[in-house]
Amino acid sequence: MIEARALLCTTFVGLGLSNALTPAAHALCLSTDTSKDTSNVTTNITTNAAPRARPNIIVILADDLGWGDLSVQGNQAFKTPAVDRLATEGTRFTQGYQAASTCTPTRAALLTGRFPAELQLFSPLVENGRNAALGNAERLNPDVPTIADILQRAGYETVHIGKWHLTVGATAETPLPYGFDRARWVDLREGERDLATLPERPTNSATLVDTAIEEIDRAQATKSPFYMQLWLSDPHAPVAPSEQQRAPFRRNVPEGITAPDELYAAAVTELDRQIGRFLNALDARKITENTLVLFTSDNGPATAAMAPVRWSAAGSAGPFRGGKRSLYEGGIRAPFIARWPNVVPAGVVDRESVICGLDLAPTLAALVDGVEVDPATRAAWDGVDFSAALRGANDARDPSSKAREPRARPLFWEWRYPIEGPVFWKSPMLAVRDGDWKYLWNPDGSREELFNLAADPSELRESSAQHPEVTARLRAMLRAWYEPLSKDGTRAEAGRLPGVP
Ligand SMILES: [Ca+2]
Repeated sequence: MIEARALLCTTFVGLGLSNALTPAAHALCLSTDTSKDTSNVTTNITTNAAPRARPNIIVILADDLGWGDLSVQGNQAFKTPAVDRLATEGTRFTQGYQAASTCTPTRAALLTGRFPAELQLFSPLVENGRNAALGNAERLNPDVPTIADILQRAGYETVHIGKWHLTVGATAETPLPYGFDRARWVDLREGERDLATLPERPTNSATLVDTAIEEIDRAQATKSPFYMQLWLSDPHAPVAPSEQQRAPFRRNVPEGITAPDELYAAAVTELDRQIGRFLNALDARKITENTLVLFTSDNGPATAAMAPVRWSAAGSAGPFRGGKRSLYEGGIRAPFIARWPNVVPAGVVDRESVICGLDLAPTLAALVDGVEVDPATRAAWDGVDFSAALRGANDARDPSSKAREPRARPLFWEWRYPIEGPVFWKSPMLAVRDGDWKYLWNPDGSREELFNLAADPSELRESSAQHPEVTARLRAMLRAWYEPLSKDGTRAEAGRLPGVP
């Protein structure tokens, strides 16, 4: 039987027919190791039979891009036509989140579908042996199944490009044990080059996009659908755009003076231009129709209060309070746009669905035909499947979808260190969102705040006293989540407001 399965799968995949397999046949293939056999059989048989269920998947992740940095989300300072194009051709979710307010924990959740605090990843990993002092594990536990593992097993070519930040002392090989067939520019290094250095910054996004296009051509030659993470590093500070990139934004700055917002505008404009080039490359290869593109950012904008990045940190969280590291909305709410022509409704703004990067694994596993997830992995997921929302369940233009589907599970966040930035950014150290309510709390009881995000998305009207029952319920929920977590690395200043000197 094993041999028969292997033969069936090898034959289908070898003929370039993997896209045409029925779910049952896929399931059969998945139980062998041969579903990725890509022997060099050339054929004229096309894969039009059922392409919808096996889309290519591209996750474009910007680094520290604020919710308010997109012109489609109200930015007046500069334009982002390429990302806006994704919104025009797909659905823009205004209530998209990440599972954390900084890089490493957010990325761990994107890959695993689990709360990063439960994986003992609380803050960005550092390479100088200070992870234990911060309470962090040294790396994302490679035994925890990732969405790349799952899609790889389902016959996808899996590729990581760019910033990674889930292991320490990264080498070009590090993402491979996490379910990737290929990894390029891991943590921005390849060979002797380091794209994080200032001389590389002006062309950093261009280089990553060049690589992504190259990798798409390579993946396409295998005849398998692909899963690609294009984890860019713009506009993480410090950015260093070229004179030419800066020129359009110099108009308000006297000669010889440099303004952070001028540098930032130039960097995001270049990021957007490169995303546009990437989308055009998908068009030129005629794979736009069968490709799900997700665009998001890993956390809110950095603060100019941090000296090393002060000269170029100028992102905007739009209407939201807070930024990177803060658990107010500006730190955790992210741009979230999905495009998959004829499946994800085009030109829709979904203001109802509360979705999170944490949901990526359950959602992609549900969207793709032929994916098998073992029950233990499924049970461990903290995220929910939002594939119905991707298909337009909360499209307000469709009268049949008016019934609002509340998010099935709450979202939890924690940040156990000080928060740099304006006092207005300094949130308590834990937060939960359930329905429209958001509750923030210090576990020693020193602060608690309740906001109704539907009425008060900017978190300006603290209302715990007016809603004692909601407050008590959310406090109990948050305490139960927090209790089993490691407390290592927690700083005394966590969740505190500064005192009067
Ligand atoms: Ca980041």
